[in-house]
Amino acid sequence: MSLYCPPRHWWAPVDREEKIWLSIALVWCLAMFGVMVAWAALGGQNPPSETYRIKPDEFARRAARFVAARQRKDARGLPVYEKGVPVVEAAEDEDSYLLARTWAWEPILVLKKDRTYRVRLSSVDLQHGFSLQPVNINLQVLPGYEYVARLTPSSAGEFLIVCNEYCGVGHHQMVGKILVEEE
Ligand SMILES: [Cu+2]
Repeated sequence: MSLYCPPRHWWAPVDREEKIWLSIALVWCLAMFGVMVAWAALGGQNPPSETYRIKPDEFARRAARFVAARQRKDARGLPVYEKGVPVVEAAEDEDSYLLARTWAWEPILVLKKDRTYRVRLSSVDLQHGFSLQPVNINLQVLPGYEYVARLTPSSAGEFLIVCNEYCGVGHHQMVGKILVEEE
């Protein structure tokens, strides 16, 4: 009834086959590492590195100011809404705002194809997930922090923003929109 002590040299030396497999694994690791570095430079889909701490109510105030200044007007000069959400025309020379709250994204941003915009993105309550479909750009959206995302739409159309971070009973209805128009 004592512990068995293994022999002093319990391992087998690395044979030829094992060396080949280890080499393949090493080469593959280095290849994946290279792709990661190359993609950061060439992929054009890196998460924004410009971030700030911000108070949620301050962000809400600035977003409301942006909406009031740039909301789209119809032929009679009345502000345009889609299902109660203001439709806002972003400008290239001015920061745009996209606000997440339970359970909506505000406003609906209208962008022009091939122009570059700075979009400030934050939440005023819980953690939400910004998932732009179908292009599959994903960002975490946290209250108290804002991202400044640079967006250059390369095709026109309607893009949906899905919340991909569970945020309560209305989570599945939390869908926003970005409209990209031709010049
Ligand atoms: Cu959610």
